[in-house]
Amino acid sequence: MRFADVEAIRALTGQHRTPVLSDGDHVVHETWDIACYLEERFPSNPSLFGGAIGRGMARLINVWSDTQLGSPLRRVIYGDFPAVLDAEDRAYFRATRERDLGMTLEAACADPEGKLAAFQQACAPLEHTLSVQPYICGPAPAYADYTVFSIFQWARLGSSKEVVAQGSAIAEWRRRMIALFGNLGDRFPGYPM
Ligand SMILES: N[C@@H](CCC(=O)N[C@@H](CS)C(=O)NCC(=O)O)C(=O)O
Repeated sequence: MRFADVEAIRALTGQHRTPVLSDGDHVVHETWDIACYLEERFPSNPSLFGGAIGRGMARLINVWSDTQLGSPLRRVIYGDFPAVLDAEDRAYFRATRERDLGMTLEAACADPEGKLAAFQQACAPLEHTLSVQPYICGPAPAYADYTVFSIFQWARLGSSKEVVAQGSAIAEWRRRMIALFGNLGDRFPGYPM
């Protein structure tokens, strides 16, 4: 993110992170709040949650995915991540992430095989679920699939490492998720190979 973009985001939302949704007079940030806003704003579109019960469960999956999958994944991909950033963003990324981790990116990503195994272990409930149904939300994808897919997409675009075991149920699900919405998951450039 360029500094000018960050200032624009700050002016709109009072904080500096993306995503941000601007819809007429409404500005919403935080992924979960954006999803809730869209669900209410477009009631005749396919539901993201499938009702109040689904919304409650989607919230748990959102938190689970961000914390229980996102945290171990950082220790797999963070060492590679600066390479996909604009040169002027690399120092910012390193400084902020190393502050959060309390160590260098290289130290956080030491023992890559062990870190990958820890991430795949965290994915076990997902692998089990997807081995008996095609999507997290059941027969068709919805918000819980999108939020969990974002973790895998982060890895696909930010690292050359394959974090998904070949032939696994997660690999098949990820392939179907990439293909959604006219192959949207492949529209953006990934890790420089
Ligand atoms: N909980 C927030 C997290 C937002 C977040 O961390 N966004 C990242 C990009 S995906 C960001 O803006 N990072 C900028 C920074 O670290 O300064 C959400 O889900 O919207």
